[in-house]
Amino acid sequence: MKILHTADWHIGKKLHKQDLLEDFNLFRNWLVELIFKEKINVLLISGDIFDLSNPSNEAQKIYYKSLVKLKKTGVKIIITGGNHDSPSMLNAPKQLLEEFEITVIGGLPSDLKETLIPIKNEANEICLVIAAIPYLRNNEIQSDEVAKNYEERVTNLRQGIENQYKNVAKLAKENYPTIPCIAMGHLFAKGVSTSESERDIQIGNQASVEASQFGDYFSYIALGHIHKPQRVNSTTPTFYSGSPIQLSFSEKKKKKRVLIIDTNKSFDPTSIEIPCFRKLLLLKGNLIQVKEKLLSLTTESSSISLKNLIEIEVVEQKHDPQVNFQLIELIENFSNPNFLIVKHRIRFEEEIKKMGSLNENEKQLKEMKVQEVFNKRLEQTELPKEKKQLLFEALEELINEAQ
Ligand SMILES: [Mn+2]
Repeated sequence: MKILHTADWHIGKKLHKQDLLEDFNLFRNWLVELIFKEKINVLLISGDIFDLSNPSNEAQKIYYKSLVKLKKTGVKIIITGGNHDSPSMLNAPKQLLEEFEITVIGGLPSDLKETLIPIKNEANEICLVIAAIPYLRNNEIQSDEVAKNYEERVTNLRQGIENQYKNVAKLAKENYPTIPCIAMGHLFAKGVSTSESERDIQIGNQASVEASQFGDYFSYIALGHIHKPQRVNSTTPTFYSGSPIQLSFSEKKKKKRVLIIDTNKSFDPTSIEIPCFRKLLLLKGNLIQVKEKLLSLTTESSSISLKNLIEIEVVEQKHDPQVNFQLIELIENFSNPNFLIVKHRIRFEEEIKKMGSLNENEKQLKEMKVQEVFNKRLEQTELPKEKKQLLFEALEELINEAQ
């Protein structure tokens, strides 16, 4: 059996107002070709299919069109929900999609057995089981006992995630003894490196999962949530495929990939690089330097199919309102068929020094997460640590509800 592992498609994602639907379409076309070429049997998509829980009609159209195109290769598709997805939205066409050998597990089913999907070979024998575990929402894994404090809540959540994986492993062992099992997951594993495009998961990423908590039953663990491709430190091959397209400027230098497992050979995956359809550039310097950089832009390679996106960061020493006007003028007059400026900002070093702590990290307020701002504010108060923790939790809850 040949399995392809991908995740974090984030269909409908915008990068500073720039639509990334075209990027996704190009990836999808490339994926269809790859599945044909490599004769892939099963496609696993480990969560965050959409960027928003209520995706636009356009994003949904692309999702269904993609499923149709992928199905033409004959591949079996297994989709799990991520923290960005709405379980009910993903599950709505579940029964219809099942007819086309597309399994959707939007949220944790009340009957855990439903997460186990047997895969048959050409001789019609079950040769592999996929444990399609979606993103586990707090209310699905929390114990009934009310946590006394923050630490206890974190411990409970971690334990809850571990229990679900153990229960699924137990069920797989009972129902499909001796058949190898691949688990899917959408979570934050301990010790991984993040980018700027993942949204916090489970109380501000505090309840990260240790690789040992997955147990030793699974042969491979196909993870989603972290957008930088990486292996999790574990004896079981445990991988984040990463997102197929760059979702933030912090990913501009990272190569994107999908993973292929050939179960006849080994459960160690082969990494296949995804072509880069556009480049993300950060142009930084004072106004004159930025202007020179803009003028010297050339298209390096004809393989780039979409406009390269530019983020401009002007850093000047002294405050000068004229620089604002000149930068806006520069941007308005910039025209190059291969490049698009999607974001700009100006920093005046001397002003920042004067303003003190909030700007210490050279971050502008609008670039900070709500939690970061809240924490900065908390640091300035003299409340006991426990109280601060409670306030922070309350904020997290509010944010979760609002999302
Ligand atoms: Mn994601």
